[in-house]
Amino acid sequence: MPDTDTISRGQTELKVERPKLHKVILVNDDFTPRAFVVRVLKAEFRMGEERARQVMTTAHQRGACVVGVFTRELAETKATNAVDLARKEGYPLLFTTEPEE
Ligand code: TYC
Repeated sequence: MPDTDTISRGQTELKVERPKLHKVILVNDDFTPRAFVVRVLKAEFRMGEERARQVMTTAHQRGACVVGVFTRELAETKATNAVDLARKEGYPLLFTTEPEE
C-alpha cells in the first residue's frame, strides 16, 4: 500500500501521509517465567490464552516474536506498560518497538 494519498478538491491537490506503523517485539530471556509472559500478553495485548502461548513459545524458541503492529504511540505505550508490569515483579522481560518497513 502506498504511504501517501492524493486528495483533490477542485484545483487543489493535497498529499496526505499515512502514519507509519510500528511493531512491538517480545524478546526472550532466561529468567522470566513462561506463565508470566503469557499473563502479560493477555493483559496488555488482549490476546487469548492460545495466541499468548504461541507468541511466548515463538519468542522462547527463536529469540524474539512480533506481538502486534500499531500506531507509534500505541506501540510505545503498550511496550512500556508491559515492561512496567515485569519490573514490578522483578523480571527482566523486554518488549521493543520498531517502525515497519
Ligand atoms: N525463556 C523463558 C524461560 O525459559 C521464558 C520466556 C519466553 C521469557 C519468552 C521471555 O519473551 C520471552 N523461562
